[in-house]
Amino acid sequence: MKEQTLSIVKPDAVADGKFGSILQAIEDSGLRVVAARMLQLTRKQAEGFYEVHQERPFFGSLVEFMTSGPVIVSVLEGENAIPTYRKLMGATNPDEADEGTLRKRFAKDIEKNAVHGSDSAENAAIEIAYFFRAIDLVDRGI
Ligand code: IDP
Ligand code: MG
Repeated sequence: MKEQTLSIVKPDAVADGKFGSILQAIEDSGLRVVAARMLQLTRKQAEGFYEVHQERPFFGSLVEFMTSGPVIVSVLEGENAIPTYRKLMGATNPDEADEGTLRKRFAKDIEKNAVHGSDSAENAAIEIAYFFRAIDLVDRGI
């Protein structure tokens, strides 16, 4: 099934100069970037994006981290894009991530873990609409 998912290259990976390597790995996996933008999240934007985690003990620190520098938000499209990208990302904690995954390669720790990817079709739709309008998405011919 052709799906779209939201990806974020987080501030740690952008600061390390790794966004090019990450977007390359995404395209090498067969997924296609159909929209992309660099921005620095405001506190309000980061809090809204991670609203589901607001009761978690790490919420304040996560918002601090996500606003600490620029990120690259992008929309990825492809066959089963949501699980395909989650697999490419690897486990939340890089110590538990499989070899070759983005988090194994680029994450610093369980918080500064290089990338975000939507976890369900419902959340992908919400997260894509958080950053992009329909007119921002291009046709890559897949
Ligand atoms: P996911 O990004 O793999 O879907 P979630 O559980 O949805 O993981 O958590 C969202 C983000 O919150 C993680 O990617 C990570 O940056 C941060 N996070 C998750 N668990 C912890 C934790 O135990 N300590 C600190 N930060 C965490
Ligand atoms: Mg999540």
